[in-house]
Amino acid sequence: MSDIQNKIEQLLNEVNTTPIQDASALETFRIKFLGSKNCLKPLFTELKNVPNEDKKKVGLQINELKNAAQTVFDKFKDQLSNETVDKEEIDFSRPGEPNTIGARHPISVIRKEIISIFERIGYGVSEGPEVEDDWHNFSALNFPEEHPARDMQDTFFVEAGDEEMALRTHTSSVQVRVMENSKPPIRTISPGRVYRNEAISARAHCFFHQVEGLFIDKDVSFADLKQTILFFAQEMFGKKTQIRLRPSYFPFTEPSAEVDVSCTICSGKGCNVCKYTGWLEILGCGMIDPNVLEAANIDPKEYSGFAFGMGIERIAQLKFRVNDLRLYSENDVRFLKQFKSAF
Ligand code: 2NL
Repeated sequence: MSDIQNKIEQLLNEVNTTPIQDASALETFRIKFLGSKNCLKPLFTELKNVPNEDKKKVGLQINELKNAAQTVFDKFKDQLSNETVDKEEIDFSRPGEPNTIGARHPISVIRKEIISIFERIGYGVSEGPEVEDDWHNFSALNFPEEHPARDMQDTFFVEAGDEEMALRTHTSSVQVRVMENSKPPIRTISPGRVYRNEAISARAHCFFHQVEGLFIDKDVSFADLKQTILFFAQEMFGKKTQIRLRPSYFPFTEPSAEVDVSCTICSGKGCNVCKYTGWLEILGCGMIDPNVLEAANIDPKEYSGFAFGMGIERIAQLKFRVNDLRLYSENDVRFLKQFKSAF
């Protein structure tokens, strides 16, 4: 064995047997075998003097030595850093970080509660698209061609290929689809987000959430509508809640009514929430106009029905005493974390 090969073997032995117990021993090792002035460098210089036929073999041996040094270094570095974490950096007596659990959004809480009330009296849930055509949002619902709700000021119109579409202004559009695609008896509610082209303020927003209900069968009467709404109001606001109906107008119902509940704060005695009237408006309703049934291929001579619509924000406002609609969409956790609920 040549002189240089003896040196290589000696150094390899050293690499494999040097005791490394701590970080400073590891650093000494690194400087000696892997540093910028390491002890392998003279070997590469000496390689020039090795006879040509041995150059390749000896070159490989020096490389193996270098790799062996790197492997030993990596192994001890790993070991030492694990020990440091275990021994020095983790303080096991430190209290843990609490895992904060979020709360449901108040709109979701109320939506689920409304759905659950109507499911108990046989209603199913239907959903549909937020971008609607003119037929499902307006024409099928008996809106005349010149109705002001179609106006640019109330509706967001969107281009979709050749057709002009709209962001739905109510979820009645979903119920038109249900009427078109199924036969009476129909009992369904349609929760969902709707859009209106309005300036945003404490009392108005460009989007809000609705639940609309639809009941179609033979001999459905206004008395059925009243009893259904009374049941809903008492489940939602308490058994002592009373309702009153005021005549109103919607293009899609005839007759139409607006429904108030006795004030949930003062039970009708008068307070600033009900503006000393004792009543709070919660929804609109009516008997489905025969034109609407006909548009969806349901024979108005055979069937009749009622429908109603309510704003989820409005119900949530009364249940949770929220005084500004903008809070619902600002996602401020100080607001959101107040709504812990079973729903
Ligand atoms: C309100 C009033 C209402 C309806 C929605 C409806 C749906 C069909 C046919 C007939 Cl498919 N009517 N929906 C009826 C009356 C009132 O909503 O104040 N909503 C927030």
